[in-house]
Order: sequence, then structure tokens, then C-alpha cells
Amino acid sequence: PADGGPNRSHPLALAPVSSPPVSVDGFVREFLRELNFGQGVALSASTVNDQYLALARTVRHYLMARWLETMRRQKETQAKGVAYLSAEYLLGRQLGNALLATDLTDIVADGLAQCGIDIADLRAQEVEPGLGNGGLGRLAACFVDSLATMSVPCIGYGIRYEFGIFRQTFVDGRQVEQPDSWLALGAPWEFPHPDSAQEVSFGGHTETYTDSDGAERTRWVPAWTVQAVPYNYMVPGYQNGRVNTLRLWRSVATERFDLRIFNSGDYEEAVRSQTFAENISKVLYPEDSTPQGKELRLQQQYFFVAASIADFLEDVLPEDFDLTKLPERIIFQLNDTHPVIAVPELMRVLVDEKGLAWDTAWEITKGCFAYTCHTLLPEALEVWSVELLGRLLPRHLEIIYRINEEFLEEVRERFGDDELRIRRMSIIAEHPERSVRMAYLATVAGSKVNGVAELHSQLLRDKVLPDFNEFYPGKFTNVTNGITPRRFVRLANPGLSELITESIGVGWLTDLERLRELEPFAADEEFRARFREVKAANKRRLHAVLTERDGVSVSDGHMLDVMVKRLHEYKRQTLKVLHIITQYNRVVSGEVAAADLTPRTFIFGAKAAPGYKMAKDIIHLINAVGSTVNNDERLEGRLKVIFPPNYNVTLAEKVIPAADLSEQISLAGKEASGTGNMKFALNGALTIGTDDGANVEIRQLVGDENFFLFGMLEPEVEALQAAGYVPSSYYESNPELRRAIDAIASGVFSGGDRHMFDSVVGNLLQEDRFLALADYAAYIEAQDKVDAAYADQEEWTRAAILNVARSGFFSSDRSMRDYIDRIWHTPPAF
Ligand code: NTF
Repeated sequence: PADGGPNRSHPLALAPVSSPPVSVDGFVREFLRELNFGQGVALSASTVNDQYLALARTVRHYLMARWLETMRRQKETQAKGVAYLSAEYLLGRQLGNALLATDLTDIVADGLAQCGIDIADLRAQEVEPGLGNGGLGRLAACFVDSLATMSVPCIGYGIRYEFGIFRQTFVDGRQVEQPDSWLALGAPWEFPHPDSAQEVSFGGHTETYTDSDGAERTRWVPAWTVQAVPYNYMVPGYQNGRVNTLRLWRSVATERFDLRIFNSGDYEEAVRSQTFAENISKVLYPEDSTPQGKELRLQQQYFFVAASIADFLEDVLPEDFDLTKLPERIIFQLNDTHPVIAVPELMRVLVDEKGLAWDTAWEITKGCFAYTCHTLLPEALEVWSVELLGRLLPRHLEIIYRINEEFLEEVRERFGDDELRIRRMSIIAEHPERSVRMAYLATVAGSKVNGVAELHSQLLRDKVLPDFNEFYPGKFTNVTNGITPRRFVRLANPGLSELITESIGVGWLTDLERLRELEPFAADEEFRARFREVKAANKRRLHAVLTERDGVSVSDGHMLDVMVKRLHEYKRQTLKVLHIITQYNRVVSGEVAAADLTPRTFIFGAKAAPGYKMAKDIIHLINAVGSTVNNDERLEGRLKVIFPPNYNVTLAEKVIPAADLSEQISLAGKEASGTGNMKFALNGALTIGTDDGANVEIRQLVGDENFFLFGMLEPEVEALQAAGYVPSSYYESNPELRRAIDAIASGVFSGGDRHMFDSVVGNLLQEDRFLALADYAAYIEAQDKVDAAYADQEEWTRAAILNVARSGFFSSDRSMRDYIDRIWHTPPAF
């Protein structure tokens, strides 16, 4: 063309993008081409990393036509979709999932073998993108997987952290954090689009002016601006031809550097603005369940939601779109409070930039947001000081004030001048300092507010936000969490998957309730034997992984008792430790012969937030107990404690399928849902657990006889706390508990050092905020029942099979259906 632009009339430009041939030969040709032309190496000279990168890019080719087609159709139909706003996505490795989605696993393995490459070596080369902390981030990854598989239009928005969750190492049993340089060896799954960058501004002031129609308006005059560069990731549906998009933002400076200053020799000053801007997406905050009130964190939050809203309005919507129809086109789902600043941002764009009237803009905004709360801990509900918010986002603070004013006016109209109620419900808190309660803002703006398990949603209504529940009847709802069976059953547990398919046919992977058809097989002796053989093979696989990774072995013939989750006092890893010590004491005191113990290997996996001292002390204690127990010959090898460092999605996929016993022992009323609990049940582990989070629903579904329930119920917890909880009274009155705590305090696990674990012991005896001592006796009793039950392998296997058969409800596909029916109203598109 005369203007030198792209020539769109070339025949190839009009043809749909085609996929490479689905054959071993076709794959090999494509792979070698990527290796040679993409990676720039000959096969004979290539490293494992070269091969992995070339393989990843080759697999991408097979998804590309579907991705472009998905985008084209979405542009054409403008079907209503979900914009999932989440500061975290804990994706796990991509290669296996992409191969599964395209059904290329066998072809690729054969093709690589022809090139003399073992696919397992290339799989092992991938570093997982750890762009999340724990349950909340992994949930987001499961949800986008399910939406793609269900053909529901969804775009996931988030942050492309240069450093994800830290890599955990242990030095003398203590946690030491290392940076997670997940991008260092190449990032073959991402597509950067620097040309589609959005500008995001901060600081400055606001001013009023009169527009050409004579109307009073406000504008924001920011002080500084950064660029948000989108990085796109494919989210393939499971063998359904759809590929959705995950769009993660990276921050870069607008002016890269000042050449004048550079030439004068002040190199640091010359790149100052770049360093400053790039800090915003530099690193994931390794906090879980407590907001870290850091300015940079608020910058991250605003950065990604402002870029996402601009992207959606400017680039995704057609140019002539009628904004009053926005709620019919998109729902922004707020994954906890992290993205809630999107509410005033959308208001700002609609009112200040698009010139809509306030009331019109507010109607639109209320229709476009819904909020998911993921916690019950009061300290985890985010608040931002008015001072900080006003300094960083002055216009947004004004908008929040006005939202609050009008909201409180409505409250007054309904309830009169009930000042206590007004103060309780105000989005602005006055004490201890003036601040914005982000959960309240989300509740006022959201069309729906949901908790993540039945019990959690009920407590949310009754305890956390009761005034709002009264004020907004029908706004609160529940969607119980779920997990994707593609990653956590099919990929993680191929042995079990094969057995299931052989028994009930295909179809269960996208309709997990069909696992019910396995129920009759629980009575079939031969099936039980095969089920046990799968479990045993998974244990051998775990043994191989841990031997290679950490040089530790999983003992043969042991029950595998697993507690993997973030380290938190409310989750009560210390209670698990007290059980191990109790078993240990029973043997060393001579009460129980080692030969009479049920052989158990305890596996822990847990990262502690770097600033959470007590959590780190507990990690130290677990490692100390482990090394004492593992080296005491009196136990004759019947108890073993393993704590592999750096628990992540990749390790979870190996640990969970091998587990016999799933530890879900949080204090009732504290764990919002849990999702690990679901993964274990679906992989045939039995649960020992409290009546908390989704444990409640798991137990109801699998049946009391197939679940080891213990501990106080939530109302009992509340009553005990109200009556004044005295942990030391449990210590005084229970000799076995006393002996366990005394063993720690007297240096049994610290080479005689009586003070090494003072903080943990002192905390248990004096405060014990999460009532570990109060639940100790019940826990030990339940664990003794576990030992007895495990002795009957036939019965145990029967129960394990029933756990699998009855846990289909916990598919994230079902969670998505619930969100669609109750909140989003976004039907499948094609
Ligand atoms: C977590 N919340 C909860 O603690 C888990 O119980 C729940 O399963 C997951 O969310 C997913 O819903 C958080 O991580 C946070 F940040 F909200 F505290």
C-alpha cells in the first residue's frame, strides 16, 4: 500500500492461521525448526534449556490458531464476559497443561524420543511462574482454566511480577528466602505487547473547571506516570478449541533515561526514573492473609487495575460502545480486596474522562463489579490510610468520600440517625487513624458479595458484615471453591486417571460429578487392589522426586501423613507437631513398643511470610523435631518427618497423589475454605479435619464414616473465647500434652538448649490465640483412630475410593457454574 502499512490483501493474510500437522513427523519438523531458527542452535549443540524453550514454542503453535480464532469471535460477537481482577495467579508449570489441552502428549513424547530426547527432562526444566502466595492465587488459576474449558469468555488481569513468591531454603532448620528468578532462563509462554502499553498515573492534585457546556467538572493533574506493558498468556480450554487470555502487566518508565545526565557521568541518576517505575511490578508481596500496608503495594494494586480498565474500555470494546450498556458486556470480579481501587477508578474514567453524570456512572459501576471475600481474620481486611491514599490517588479519595456520603445518606434514610450504626458502616474508619475500609467499599459497590465455602459465607453475613447483610438483602451469596481436575487429577495423578477412565469411561474430566459412578467399585476387591497399587506407585514416584530434589527418602510401607499449606498460626501446624512429639514420647518412655506403632511418614510443606516471626519459629521447630525423630534409633524407623523446602504447585502435584492422610486442622471459623483439602480427597486421601471451611462440605459429601472429624465447632470456639480461654489449664490437666510441651522446653529437640523455642512454648502456654491446646486431646484421640483404621487396609481403601467418588462437587467447573448462575450471568459463547 501507498502508506507503507501492512498489506492486508495478500492471500495469506486472509487465510485463517493454520496449526502444524498433528503427527509425529509434523511435530518433529516444527520442533527442529524452532530449535534452529527460533533458538538458534543445532540439535547436536543444544542444551536442555534450548530444547525446552523450543518445545514450549512448538506447542504454542498448536494453540495459536485457536487463540486467534477465540479473539476474533469475541470481537465479533461481543458476548458478555468476565474480567477476573486478581493480584495473584499461581499458575504452576505450563507445558504439561498445554500438551493435555491439545492432546499432544503422546505425539510429542514420540517425536522427542526420535530426536534422542526424554520428554521428562524437558518437563523438569520448566520453572513455574509463582505469581501468587497460596490458595487465593491458585484459585484464580483454577478458575481461568475452568472458564476456558467451559467456553466462557474471560480475560484474567494481573501483574507480571519479575520475582514471584520467594524460593525457600533452610539453613540450620531456619527459613532463608532466595529471590525467585523465574524469568532468567527465558519465558516461552508469554507474548509481550509494548506497543499496546497503557499509561498509569499517580500523585498530584485535582482541580475544578467549567467545561464548554458550562458544567462544573473535576480533573486530576497527576505528578508522575508509568507505562503498563501487557504480557499475554494463553489459557487453553481442555480439548475444546478455545483459548482465553491472561493479561499480566509489567511497569516500565515513560522516559527510559536521561541521556544528558548519563553523559555527565551520573549513571545512577540517569536511570532513576526507570528503576523507580520498574519497581512497581518487581516483586510479589509474600504476605498471605495479612495486608502489608506498604505504599508500593497500593501502587501495584492501582497500577494493574487502572491498566486493565483502560485496556478493556479502549482496546477490547468497540469504539462506538454505549457505556450505559457496560454491565451487559462485562463483569469485573474482584478477587479479594486487592483490586478494589478499581471501583473509584471506573467512576473516575466514566465521570471525568467520558463526561457521564455521577448518578449514571454509579449505576454502571454498581452493575459491573462483584466481590469475593477470602478471609475471616479481621487483621486480613485491607484498609488504606486516608493520608496515603490521598497522596497517591487524590481524585480517587474524593470519589470514595462521595460514594461514602451518599451511601451513609441511604443508611440514614433507612435507619434514622443511628450514629453507632453509621460509624460501624462507614467506608471511612476514624480509628486508630482515618482510613478506607476496602472490603466495605467493595460491598457497597458490588452487585454481589460472596464467601468461598458455606460456613465462611454464613460467618461473613453473621459476623464480619452483618450490618451490610441487613441493609442489602440478597446481595450476599456463597460459591464454594473448587479445583481444576485437569491439573490436579489428570496431570498430577495419571495412574488414578487411567484407572477411573477404564472403570467409568471418559467424560469425568469435564463432568466431575460422574465420579459417583465409581461408588460400586469400592466393594470390588480387585479394584481396591489396583487403587492401592496406584497409591503405592505414587509414593514411589514421590520418593524418587524427593531423593533427587532434597536427598531424602520416603520409607516403604509407611502411611503418608501430609500437611501442606502456608505456615499460619490459625492453620495450627503446631498441633501437628504436638501429635508427632506425643507419638515420639510414647515410644521413648517405653509405654508403646516401637514395633506397635503404625509406621508413618509426616510430610510438611509450608512457606512463612518473611516478616512473620512466629511462623518462622514454628518452621524451625518442625525441622528440629524432624531431625531428632529421624535420628532416634529407639523408634526403629517407624516415624519419619520430612519437610522439603520450597513447597509450590510443582511439588504439590507430586505430594498430593501420594498422600494417605490429609491434615486440615485449622481452628473452626478461621479457614475460609481451603482448596488443598479438596485436592487430597479427589486423589484418594482420607481427611483428618476440623469443622471448618470447605471441610464441612467434604465431610457431608464423603460421609462421616469416611472422614476423621475432631475439635470444637465454631460456636464452641466463640463461647470458650468469651468465657476467657486459659491455655495453661489444658497443659496442667493433660499429662500427655504437658510431656509434649515439656520435651520442647527442656531441649529434647534443640540439643539441650532450653530456650531455643521459648517463643513458641511461651505463646502456646500464655496466649494460644488459635486454641491448639484446647483441641489437642480431641486431635490425639482422632489420630489414634486413624492408626487403628489404617491397620485394616481393605476398609481404608474402600473409604479412600468413596472419597474420590463423592468429591466431584469440588471441581472448579462447578464453582464457575455457580458464579455464572448467581453472579455473572455469562453463558458459554461457543
Ligand atoms: C485464602 N485467603 C483462604 O485462607 C483459603 O481458605 C481459601 O481457600 C483461599 O483464600 C481461596 O479462596 C487468602 O489467601 C487471603 F489472602 F484472602 F487471605
